[in-house]
Amino acid sequence: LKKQHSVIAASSTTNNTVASAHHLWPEIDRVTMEQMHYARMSVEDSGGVWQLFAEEGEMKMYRREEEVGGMVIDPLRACHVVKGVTGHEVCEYFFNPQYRLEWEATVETTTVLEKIADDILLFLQVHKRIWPASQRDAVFWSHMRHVPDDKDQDGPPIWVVVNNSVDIPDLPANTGKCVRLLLTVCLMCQTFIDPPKDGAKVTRNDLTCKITYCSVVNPGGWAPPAVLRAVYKREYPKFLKRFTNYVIDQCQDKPILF
Ligand code: 16C
Repeated sequence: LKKQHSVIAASSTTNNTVASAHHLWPEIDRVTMEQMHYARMSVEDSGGVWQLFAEEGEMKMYRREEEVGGMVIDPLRACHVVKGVTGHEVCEYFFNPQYRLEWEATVETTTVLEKIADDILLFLQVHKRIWPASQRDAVFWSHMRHVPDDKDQDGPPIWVVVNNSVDIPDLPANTGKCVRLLLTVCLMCQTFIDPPKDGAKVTRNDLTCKITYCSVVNPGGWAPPAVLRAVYKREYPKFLKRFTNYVIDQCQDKPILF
């Protein structure tokens, strides 16, 4: 589980010409590469900037206190290790909107505005309201990507989902009851396989998935800092435990998706 430092050289792995012709594609590709690079930097090598705020079993969550114009935008970084699933499976359940409301506790509604490609969707999400702040919504693209083995010869394959806010002129911010928040989220997974003895078939018992989750959320308008910090300290650990347990549960009787 040590392989953290090699630079990802892969780019533009989507082979979908529809996606690469889309006006958002250059931004999607650039932000995805940046987020993967950032996700691969270890907490230890980041000069002590990360404060641990939650730990349970293999799960560790760190934050950096940051404010812009009085608004809390604390970056978050989480590491987790789960058994019995692959990174491809974890990313599929995170990316695919058909499962979202089964694990997402902060969302009221999720709408796909556009399918840019099989691995790129544009979303409008309305979040639950946190009293006493106004309700929030978000418009963001979501991209799932596989970085093939050959880019990192001895490393495990990487699957990643990046979600990033985008401005859509047809959906101007802050015109209804919601304040538009801004998010950049990266879920990166590496799968390790314990080779079974005597060439036996790989089973779920042989799988370990290392997950890195990085997120920066700008509330988009003032929200009480103490409430906001209390909410994320409670909600992020809840999310990562609930989501990973959901994936393990969904996958247990299904064939492995490598
Ligand atoms: O990454 C996650 N989910 C993805 C798919 O939905 C997507 C969403 C990012 C969520 C961004 C934060 C939204 C918080 C809005 C209000 C929260 C309501 C809480 C209701 C409690 C029942 O990328 C998993 C996201 C896990 C989020 C944990 C909560 C983080 C709170 C951050 C504070 C937001 C400021 C809100 C201002 C009032």
